[in-house]
Amino acid sequence: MSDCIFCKIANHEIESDYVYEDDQVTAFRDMNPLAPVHVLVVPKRHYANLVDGVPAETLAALVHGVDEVAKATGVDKTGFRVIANTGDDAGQTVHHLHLHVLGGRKLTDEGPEGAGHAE
Ligand code: DGP
Repeated sequence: MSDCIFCKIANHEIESDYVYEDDQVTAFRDMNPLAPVHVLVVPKRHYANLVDGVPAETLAALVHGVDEVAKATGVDKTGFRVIANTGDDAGQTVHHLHLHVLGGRKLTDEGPEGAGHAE
């Protein structure tokens, strides 16, 4: 989508702080981090959210991207949280599918990291 910020970051029209990339997904640091590690994993192709007809192959590529991000940031050893805000009630603000990978400290069930976005 031409006006989608995550399409532009995923395809390097706008540069970001990249953590991992392959032919299907891009991972970059969230500009408003809620934890020492806060990385977004996005498909290069545009889908509005997790239930926007995303092919199984793309879902698998996203999970592989999470695995690579966890290893690259070290949270594979300490634990991390994955969140996909989906729709208005979840507070989704960018309508390009993205998985938040949060870690680097003890995460609580309360607070903004519980929803993966700032209130
Ligand atoms: P949400 O849609 O609420 O799941 O979260 C979107 C996240 O994307 C939010 O934590 C801030 C982040 N974000 C929005 N625009 C940009 C951007 O241009 N660059 C980066 N690195 N992060 C962004």
